Amino acid sequence: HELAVELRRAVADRAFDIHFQPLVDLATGQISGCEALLRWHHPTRGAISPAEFIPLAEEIGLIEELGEWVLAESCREAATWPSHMTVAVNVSPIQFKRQTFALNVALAVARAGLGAHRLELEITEALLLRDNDTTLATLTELRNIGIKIALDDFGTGYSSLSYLHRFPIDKIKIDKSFVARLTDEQSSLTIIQAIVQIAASGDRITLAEGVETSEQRDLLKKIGCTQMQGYLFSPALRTEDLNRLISSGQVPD
Ligand code: G
Ligand code: G
Ligand code: MN
Ligand code: NA
Repeated sequence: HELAVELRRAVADRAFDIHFQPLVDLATGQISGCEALLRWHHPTRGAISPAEFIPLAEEIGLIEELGEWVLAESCREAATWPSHMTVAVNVSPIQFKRQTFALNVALAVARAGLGAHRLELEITEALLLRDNDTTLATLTELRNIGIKIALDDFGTGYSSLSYLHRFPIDKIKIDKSFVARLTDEQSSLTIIQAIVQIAASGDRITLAEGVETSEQRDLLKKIGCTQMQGYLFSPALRTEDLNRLISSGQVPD
């Protein structure tokens, strides 16, 4: 339909913006990196959410071109940040399953002059469900290059903790739906505690998403969560605003 035609044109024209949402390290209180979040500002319809156009891009065969562009741009931008900062890029399963994926990622960091250890790829549980051997081979290849892997939206999918033993995963991102219920629902607290414990036993980082209140922050800190992300600290920012925040040396909260 019409939106598909417009999306095709937008991909060809690179008519997107990438905003960066800070990830905050709880031990130091500093910004440890940012997640790249794609934005499409449609000339007449206004902002269209990636939750709407990413599935469409996957459906009509545009996700690889779009995904490669996001990866290249994000790496280029991150190369200008202080060297302790990482960039996290969301990867569609379709993009990940391409045979050339690991090679493309290696090329993207090399071209940007970004240390491979400064790139984190966010994958979802759905990817780990099928084609396990191929997925494991690609994840291992990425790890050998030094790239980090984060499991996004953890808890919303199949949430088999066995994934954590089978696959080389550096970080677990606890889905914001658990964080939202954390302070008034005992079961959410219990689930987050279990995830944090299992992650810690495997030397993995846990990041809580969607942190909006200082109450949530304090409780998550007490539980032993390593990193946080959410509107309490900062929404996703345009590069100018992010650079201003970085040079101010402040973490909003
Ligand atoms: O930022 P926002 O809440 O609007 O993002 C909505 C969804 O779109 C999230 O699930 C996020 O992971 C996804 N998303 C944002 N940017 C990208 C991207 O560059 N690639 C992919 N595959 N997904 C993205
Ligand atoms: O699926 P993924 O985790 O990649 O998507 C991140 C999404 O969460 C983005 O759309 C981003 O805009 C949104 N987001 C970021 N911080 C918060 C927050 O504190 N609260 C809520 N409700 N959404 C958030
Ligand atoms: Mn994400
Ligand atoms: Na998420």
